Amino acid sequence: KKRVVSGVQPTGSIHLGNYLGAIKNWVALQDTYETLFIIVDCHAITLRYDTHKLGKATTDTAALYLACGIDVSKASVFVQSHVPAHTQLMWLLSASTPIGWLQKMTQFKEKSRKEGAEDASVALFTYPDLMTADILLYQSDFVPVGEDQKQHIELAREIAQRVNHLYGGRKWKKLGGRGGSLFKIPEPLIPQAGARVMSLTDGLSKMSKSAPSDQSRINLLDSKDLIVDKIKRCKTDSFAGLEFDNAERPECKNLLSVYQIVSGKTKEEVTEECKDMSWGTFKPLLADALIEHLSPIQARYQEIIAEPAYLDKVLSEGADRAAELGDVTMRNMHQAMGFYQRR
Ligand code: AQP
Repeated sequence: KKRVVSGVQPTGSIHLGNYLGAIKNWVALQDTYETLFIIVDCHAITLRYDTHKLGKATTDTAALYLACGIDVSKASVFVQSHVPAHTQLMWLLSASTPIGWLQKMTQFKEKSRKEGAEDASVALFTYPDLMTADILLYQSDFVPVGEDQKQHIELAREIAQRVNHLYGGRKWKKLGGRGGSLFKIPEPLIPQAGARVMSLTDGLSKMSKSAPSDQSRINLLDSKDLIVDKIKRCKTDSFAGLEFDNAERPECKNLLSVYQIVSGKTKEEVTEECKDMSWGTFKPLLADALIEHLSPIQARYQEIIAEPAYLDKVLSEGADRAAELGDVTMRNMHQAMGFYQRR
């Protein structure tokens, strides 16, 4: 079976962007592929964070994975820091990553600007190497992510190719290895709809956990009243009717796209249904569709979070499976890079 790996950081609350861009699509993949879904807590410490909140955010994120439909009889769900091979492989990969490649990463540029260039951590800079390790450790074929992660996946592909070239093939064989490639070259899976959910207060910025205003996003655990309120107050425009493809109407495109996905309708159906609508008619429709889609997820989340022992067992079994797969890659890498093996 081909393998699929992806993850979300346990920072803040999971929002509609994380769900529609990533988690919702994972659910559809678990029947066809061998899947590993990670709560990437080591990534969550790259910006300043609250140590008292990290643990709870980690179990909350795991519970939300399951509530959204990840089935642990098919998928492995685990916490990144529970499998030390992620950070170990990252170190090895960082030795083959030219600094210039990392300097080109737009996420680093944006996030370090927010932190204040001099204060941004080294870990924020090397974050893409850790993400590359998350993917390559499991010899992943596909990585389902939102549009914003495309550049990081491209980097992961380049690093994999470089390591294969520097250490694989005949050189590895001479060191007693099987030769050939050390890593598969992973491919991104970016959804057609939902790849870039925009902020409710600005249709040109992506919905994000770190945006200061909670009004800018719908969190998966928002109450019904809060969803109604956020949609009521979200930014719109003064054009007549509603349409997907008018570049001057980013908010309109975003809200219609969200409605399309959560209602399960096609773009054509939504275009037809909403073309003559006013915002006053559309907003309650969207709020209702969101509530209907999110309510069962919220109910399942409450059940799962009430059973911490069950969740711990899931995470522990997931980490065991992941460690087993990761060990193979680590042994190969140590051998190919010429390390003296412990006897
Ligand atoms: N707005 C979005 N639309 C579609 N997909 C999105 N993703 C994030 N935002 C959107 C996807 O969610 C997955 C998990 O991302 P992450 O935990 O690495 O994301 P993050 O960067 O912490 O999340 P945010 O909300 O984007 O946070 P900040 O505030 O840091 O910018 C990824 O697959 C991502 O593509």
